[in-house]
Amino acid sequence: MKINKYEGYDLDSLIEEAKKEFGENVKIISYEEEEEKGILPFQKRVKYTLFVEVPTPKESFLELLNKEEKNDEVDKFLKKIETMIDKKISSIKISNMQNLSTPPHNEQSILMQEEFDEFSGDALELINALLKKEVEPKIAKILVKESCGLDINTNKLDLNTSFFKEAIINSVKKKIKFSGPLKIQKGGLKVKAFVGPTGVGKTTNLFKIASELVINQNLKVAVISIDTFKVGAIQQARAYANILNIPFFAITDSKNLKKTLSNMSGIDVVLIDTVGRSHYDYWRLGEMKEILGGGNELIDISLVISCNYKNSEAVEIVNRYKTFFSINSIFFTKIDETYKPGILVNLPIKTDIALSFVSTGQRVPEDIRLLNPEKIANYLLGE
Ligand SMILES: Nc1nc2c(ncn2[C@@H]2O[C@H](COP(=O)(O)OP(=O)(O)O)[C@@H](O)[C@H]2O)c(=O)[nH]1
Ligand SMILES: [Mg+2]
Repeated sequence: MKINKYEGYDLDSLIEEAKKEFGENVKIISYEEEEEKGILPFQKRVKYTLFVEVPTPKESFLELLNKEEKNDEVDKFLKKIETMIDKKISSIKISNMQNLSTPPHNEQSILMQEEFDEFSGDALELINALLKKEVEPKIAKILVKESCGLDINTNKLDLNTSFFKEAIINSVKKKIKFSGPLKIQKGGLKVKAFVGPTGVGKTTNLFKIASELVINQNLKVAVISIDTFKVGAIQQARAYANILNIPFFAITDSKNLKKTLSNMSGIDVVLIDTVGRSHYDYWRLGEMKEILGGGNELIDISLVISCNYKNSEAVEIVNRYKTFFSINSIFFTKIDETYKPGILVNLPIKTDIALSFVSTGQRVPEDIRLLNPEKIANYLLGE
């Protein structure tokens, strides 16, 4: 306890002074009086000494916390808060676990069991691996079933082989069509068009193909860019054509395509780049159809789709393009940007369209691969 001392000759004013300093309720401990003699013998006066208790300040919690030296009180207080928080967290955890593990979890596991009830052993394991790569459950079932036989012990389906890769290659061969390598004959004019949404990689990949044809197959290639907006979003294509030193044409209507194609003497293959439009933009797609249809009925049309698309989105795109064009193959791009390439099998099985190439990066011309069952198996198994 700390004590303050006040000295003076008027007790009341000493008390007032103490109250001023420590408030109305200041605690007076005691006072002493002492007679002081003046210079003359009759001159006397009383000197008072007042003792008051210095109240310990009531510091706010924050003030206590800010004190560098923590005292026991703070520690105790913090401990109490910690315990309260711990209790709260564990009660939340328990209630969350109950929420997750009771009805929905049970429902899901029953659903999963029922969905794949006919499979056992390795077949189930392979299905699981495919689901992890975002192969749709229905598609995983179709694929795995294709490489299964009936196990007489369990009366369930199991893989015919102990190698997942072999199983997938076998199933993909049976369920998915592949357009195979480009078959272009010298002297016969082949016309190949790339359609698809903006930014999927049509222009970049058209020039990968062009490079392969020009450099490795020694073919005469020309590129036509169709821009239905009638403004030049074609600089990139023109620049690539210049690098490859091949003829480049930009056209905006069907008459022009016919005319341009009929003037292609000495050219083995014409690659048509289209300026992507939203697949909801029926007007532009209609225009493009008219231009392509008006030029040559035998145009080989490749729909370019990014592996980044969600499965449902990709199916929607294919369906919309299908209403305008006769699509010969799907050209996948940006496989390097996904770890879950289930779309490689979901889309061809759902749409029954053959697969052609997959683009594996931005580099022209090297980042492109021909798709075949083995490639698909490698991608699906993450090899
Ligand atoms: N990461 C990656 N990027 C790609 C791939 N293919 C194309 N791109 C890039 O995607 C962007 C759009 O390509 P572009 O050919 O202009 O698309 P377009 O609008 O369909 O003609 C460009 O930056 C390309 O370099 C690919 O396979 N992987
Ligand atoms: Mg383009």
